[in-house]
Amino acid sequence: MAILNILHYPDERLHNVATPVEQVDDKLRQLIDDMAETMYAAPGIGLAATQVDVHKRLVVIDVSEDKTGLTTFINPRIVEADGKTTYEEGCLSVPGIYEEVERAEHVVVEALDRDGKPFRLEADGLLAICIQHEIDHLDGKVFVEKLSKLKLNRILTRLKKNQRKTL
Ligand code: GNR
Ligand code: NI
Repeated sequence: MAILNILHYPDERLHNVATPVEQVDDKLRQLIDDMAETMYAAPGIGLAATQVDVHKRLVVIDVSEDKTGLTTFINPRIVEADGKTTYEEGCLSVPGIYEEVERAEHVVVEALDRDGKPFRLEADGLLAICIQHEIDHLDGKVFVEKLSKLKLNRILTRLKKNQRKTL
């Protein structure tokens, strides 16, 4: 197992659109294990492969409080979305920034699991929000880009200041 490096916004590589996984094999399962370890260590409730500079359609999520809810989504697709909800989101690729984002309240997602077996999951609450946040990463989108230009510019300024402090 290994902890992977997480890209930080505004790294251009976060804008890559991930391509579908074609083979669910041991090499992919190694990456899944490393992504889960990286997510737990951060700590975070989700991680998209894009964030570790692997541009494949792969996500891990665990919204439980005791690490019992690890779910792997390979080639995830939202097949139904209803309702609206807002939540103060954060992102491991945008450290220290938390902003209200509007998303669908309820989603149905189809994906493959770590054995390559298709499954369908109905989600609401934090899980539904996290699934949408992660699929956005696979499409090259970061949550702060959903905000107004003014808010995004303020965030970019703040990120630059924080970076100066931690370098
Ligand atoms: O750890 C995370 N917390 C979180 C909180 C609210 C909405 C979305 C998230 S996902 C985030 C981890 C991350 O950046 N995943 O891409
Ligand atoms: Ni994120």
